[in-house]
Amino acid sequence: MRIDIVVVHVPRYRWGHEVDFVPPLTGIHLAALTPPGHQVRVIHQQVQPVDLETDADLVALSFFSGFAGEAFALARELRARGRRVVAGGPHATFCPEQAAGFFDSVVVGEAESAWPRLVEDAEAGRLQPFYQGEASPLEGLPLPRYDLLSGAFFVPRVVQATRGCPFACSFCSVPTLNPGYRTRPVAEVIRDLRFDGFRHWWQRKLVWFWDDNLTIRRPYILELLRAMVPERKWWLTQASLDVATDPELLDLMQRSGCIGIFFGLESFGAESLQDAHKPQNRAEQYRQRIAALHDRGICVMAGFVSGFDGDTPESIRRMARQLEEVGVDVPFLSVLTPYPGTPIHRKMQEEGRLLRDRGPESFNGYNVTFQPRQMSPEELLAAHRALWREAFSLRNSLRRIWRGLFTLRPGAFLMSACMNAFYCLKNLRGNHPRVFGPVQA
Ligand code: B12
Ligand code: SF4
Repeated sequence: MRIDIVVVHVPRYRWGHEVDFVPPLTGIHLAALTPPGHQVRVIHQQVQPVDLETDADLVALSFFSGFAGEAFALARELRARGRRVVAGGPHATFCPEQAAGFFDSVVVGEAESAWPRLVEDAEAGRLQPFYQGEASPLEGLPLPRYDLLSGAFFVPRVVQATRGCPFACSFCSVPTLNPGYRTRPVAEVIRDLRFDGFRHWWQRKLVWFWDDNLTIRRPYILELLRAMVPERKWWLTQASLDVATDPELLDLMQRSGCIGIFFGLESFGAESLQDAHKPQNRAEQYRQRIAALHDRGICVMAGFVSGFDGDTPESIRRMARQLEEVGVDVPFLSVLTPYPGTPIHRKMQEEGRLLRDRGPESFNGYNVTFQPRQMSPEELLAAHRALWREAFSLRNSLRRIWRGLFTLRPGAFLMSACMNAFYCLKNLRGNHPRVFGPVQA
């Protein structure tokens, strides 16, 4: 069969990204899981138009909740042209009945066990309406199909070494989406790191681990990093702040080429951190912990969320200054979003605070989809946009880049400079986050 795998995307900024840094792993992983004998294409809507006139025998769409509206529209168009269209990913997993109205088949959960079955059934003409994917062990996963990536991505080597996270933050779907904490054999991760078919030296050098929480199981991460030292890569990932208290781990991170870590710091307010179910974060420790990473030259990317019950417009705007004070190198600023399947979604539903007039595209992490406790939805949006503009002002962006010159190792400095310049230019050119307001019923 000819199979198109489409990773759906809707730009979050007025006219999209000027450059695309890192691709998702999902599409090239699904392609690798496809049983042999089929002809597969991977289309990232982020950088390529979706081919509605495709002659594929099967089209698979992967999408987040914020892209569900676009995915449903694509499915409608493709099915009108006689294509069989199937869905998978976080939104299909949490809202399978809704998705079933638009697709020939819906995959709930992980692909490893379900996708090969679905492909076999599609070939035999007996596609089922639903497939349940199990959270299978991660041994023996194939090499992602890096060869199918478009050349548009700056860091194409995306890898996953672990799946899941032991924490239970109120706004996060990971604990239900990828239950437990599973690790891949170190030798198989190293195999992915050794793929050398990329065109440019930096593409061979850089590794982006798309893990939920790479460092949380110490014996595993120590084994992985020891094996990575001779590979001489530069790598980045997402982890929890407790890494900063473990000098053995920090040393090994440095030796194995760590240049950046994303931490979900979320907030500076104690009440907001409580609302986030994130007792492991303590604002008074941020500065010291970030300094421990800077001592190793590692860039600190940090996520902050606006809209917790403890937040006010003032506390949100204040974060622009606070994140500078604690030494964050690259901030990521989002609006609290009650995704289906999360504790915060259940809470908002119980309290009647979900805004019923918001379409799926509002669930993109940059728009307001619920009634905040201490302000109106419009005030929350305005405070978030003010924070975003202030954080990526020329002065603050240059200050972070300048500081990185003295605190970061070369790869980390380059990463920080590129990302800060990227967001600052968006700000200066007016390419701000898009506003998706109420939609007509
Ligand atoms: C890496 C990652 C990112 C990366 C890359 C994004 C990308 N497109 O992949 C970055 C950092 C850019 C990112 C950004 C965001 N992300 Co993100 N991200 C992840 C993360 C940590 C891992 C995803 C991953 O690569 N997994 C490995 C690959 C191999 O598998 P997978 O994609 O998980 O898919 C598996 C199954 O879902 C299934 N599957 C998926 N699609 C399909 C399709 C078919 C046909 C089939 C059969 C199966 C299938 O099979 C796969 C293998 O088992 C997940 C958490 C998680 N555990 O899923 C969150 C997650 C997907 N992100 C999420 C969110 C909310 C966001 C943001 C909105 C956050 C924000 N506030 O800004 C942004 C949106 C970005 C945008 N483009 O607009 C949510 C989505 C929730 C939802 N209901 O939609 C998740 C689940 C985390 C969470 N907080 O709950 N993210
Ligand atoms: S620490 Fe991160 S991945 Fe883990 S539950 Fe919290 S937000 Fe999700």
